[in-house]
Amino acid sequence: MLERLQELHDEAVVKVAEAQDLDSLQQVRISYLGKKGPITEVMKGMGKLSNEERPVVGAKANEVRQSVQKLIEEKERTLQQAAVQKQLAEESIDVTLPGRPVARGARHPLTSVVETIEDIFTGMGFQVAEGPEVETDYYNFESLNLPKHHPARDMQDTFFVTPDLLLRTQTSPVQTRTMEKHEGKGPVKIICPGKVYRRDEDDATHSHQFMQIEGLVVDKGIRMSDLKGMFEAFVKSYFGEDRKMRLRPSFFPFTEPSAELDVSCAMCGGEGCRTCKGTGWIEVLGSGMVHPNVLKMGGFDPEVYSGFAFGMGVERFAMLKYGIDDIRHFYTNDTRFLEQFIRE
Ligand code: 2U9
Repeated sequence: MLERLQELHDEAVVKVAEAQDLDSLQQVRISYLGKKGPITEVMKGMGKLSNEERPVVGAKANEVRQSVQKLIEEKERTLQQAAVQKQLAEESIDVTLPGRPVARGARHPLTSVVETIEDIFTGMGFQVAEGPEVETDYYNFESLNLPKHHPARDMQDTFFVTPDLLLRTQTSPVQTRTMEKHEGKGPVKIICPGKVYRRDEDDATHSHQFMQIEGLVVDKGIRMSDLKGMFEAFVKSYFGEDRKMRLRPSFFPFTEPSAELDVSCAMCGGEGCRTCKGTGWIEVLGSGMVHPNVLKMGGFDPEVYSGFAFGMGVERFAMLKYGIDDIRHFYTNDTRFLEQFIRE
């Protein structure tokens, strides 16, 4: 029995040495030290031994068990350390490698144009005002000198929410609301950027949703020459020092007199080309002196106060600036279009 135990010990030593990973070591442990293992079997047979032999064999069995147990534990520690070393080696980071490029977003071109225009006007002392996109018929039409059944209401085919609520067709309601807050006292000097909605069929130059920036100045003694001087500064700043401008008579229900602002064509320098349809001029915005009815409805006395107003389509400004030929590009969010506006 003593020999058998020594044999088992020597066998286990070899098996432990051969185990290459924790799983196979566990197998060795089960097969030698488990309840059904050979050492246990030997110990079960000890009952048949004489009183002299039993303690000797018992001591040897314990010695073998403890020795194998110790060997397994040592090997286990070695294998665990090796596993940690291997994992560390595999997961080590080479900090000298160049980083992967991170995809960067860009400002939407309409946002850029709005910010540029806001900067120019705030530089001239204007404040930026905002208001709701869902408006009442009163603020969107009535207060702007467009009473019910006025034919000009058709020019701005409207999305109605209820008979009295609608998606604003222009940002002008913001100006009326701001005038009301001033309770008849000037000066009012604001620009109102925002989304507006019209029931248009979408095509290269029309979109049912677009952006406007409108402006309003109300104070004592405001004249058409103030409007013209302000435009001179705006055109030079936005379009460039070399561009000429002219005011051309027009009509809007909320302004009287009304005028459209043209700037000289950048393509031909005013000679006449395809871009300006041979005229040498590009129409950029509408404007005029605020109609006395509109001042009155905003709470201002038209005998004391006067004002000018203007409105521009942001998409048109962006199309002119970046040479974009289809308004739908702004709203389809094709990343190939948007990526072109990433600034380095
Ligand atoms: C108040 C008084 C007057 C705003 C104005 C225009 C002329 C104009 C168009 C430009 C292109 C709209 O985006 S567009 O289709 N706008 O021509 N807008 S004057 O006049 C106002 C506004 C508010 C209280």
